[in-house]
Amino acid sequence: MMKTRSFLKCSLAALALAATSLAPVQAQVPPNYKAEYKMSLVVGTAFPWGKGGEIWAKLVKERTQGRINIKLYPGVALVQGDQTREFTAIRQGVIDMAIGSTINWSPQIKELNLFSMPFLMPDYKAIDALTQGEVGKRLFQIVDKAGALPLAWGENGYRELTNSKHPVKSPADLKGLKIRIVGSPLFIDTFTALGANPTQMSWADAQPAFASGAVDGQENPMSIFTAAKLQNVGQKYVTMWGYVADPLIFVVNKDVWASWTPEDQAIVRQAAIDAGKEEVAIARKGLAEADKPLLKEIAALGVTITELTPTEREAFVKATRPVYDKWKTQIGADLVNAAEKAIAASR
Ligand code: X2X
Repeated sequence: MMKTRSFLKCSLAALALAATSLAPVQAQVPPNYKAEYKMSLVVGTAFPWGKGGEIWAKLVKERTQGRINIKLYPGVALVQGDQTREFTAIRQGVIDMAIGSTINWSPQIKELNLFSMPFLMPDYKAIDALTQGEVGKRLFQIVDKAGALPLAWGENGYRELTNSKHPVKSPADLKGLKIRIVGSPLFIDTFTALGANPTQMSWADAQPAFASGAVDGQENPMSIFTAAKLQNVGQKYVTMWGYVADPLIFVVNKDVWASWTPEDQAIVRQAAIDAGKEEVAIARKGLAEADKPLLKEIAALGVTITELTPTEREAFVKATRPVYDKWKTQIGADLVNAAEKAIAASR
C-alpha cells in the first residue's frame, strides 16, 4: 500500500515536472502562428536572389528562436510558375511573403515600371539613389497601398542582352531576332522600337524555348545567366548595354504581418533589411569591380561578350527614347521627374 502510494506520488511529481518543462516551450509560440510561412521566389538558392531568401529565412528563424519558420518556394511554385500573378497571390494570402522583382509586380503596380524605363539608371549609384532615397519611400507607400507590406530592397541586377545568332552592337543587329521578354508591356515597346521581335513568356517557359531554338535571345542579369547556364542553351553572344535593372522587394502579406507580435514584426523587418544588403552585394559580385571579373569567367565558357562604346550605346538610347517618353506619362511624370532628379544628384 505504502509502496503504491509513493510510486503514485513519484509519478505525479514526474508528470508535473514534465509539464513545467514543456510549458515554457509552448508559451513561446503564440497560438495563432502558422507552423510554416511560405516564401515565394522566382529562382532558387543557386542565384543571388534565392540566396537572399535563404538568408532572410535563416535570420528570422534564429532571431525568433524558431517562432517563425519560413519555407522557400522557388520557381514561383505557389502560382504555378506564373510570375506575373505573384503579387496578387501575396495580397490574397496564397503566399505569405516574397522577394519579388519589380518587373513581375508591374502588371499590378504600374509605378514599378520605373526601373524598366530604358537607360534611366546609368550605374549602381543611380539604382541606390532611387531605392535608398525618396523615390524608394514613395514606391513602398504605393506597394503598401496596393496590398502588401514592403520591408526592404534587394536586387536582381542589370539586364544584359544575349542571343544565339551573332554579336549585337547596334539596333540593326537586333532586326528580326526573336527575343523572350518578361511580363510588362513596356518591354514589348522597347524591343519593338529596336526592331526585334519580342515574345512574352515566363522564366519557366523561357529556358526550354532557348534550348529548342524557338526564341533567339533574352535579357537577364549575368548572375542569372551563369546560374542558369544559359551558354548551354545556345546563348553565346552577350551585349553589355545596362539598359535596365530590376530591384527586388521583400514583402509580407498584411494579415500575416498583423498576426505577429510587435517584437517579431521588428525582427522580420530588420532581418529583411540585413538580408537585402547582403543579397545586393552578392548580386553585384564580379560586376561592380572596375575589371568585372565575372565577364572573364563567362568569356572563358566560350561566350562572346560585346561591350559597347559610348557612341554605340547612344544609338540604343536614341532608338528607345520614344518608349521612354510614352512610359513617363503612363508611370506618372511626377515620379519619373523625381527619379531623374535623384539620379542627377548622385552623379
Ligand atoms: O523572368 C525573368 O527574366 C527574371 C527571372 O529575371 C524575373 O523574374 C524578372
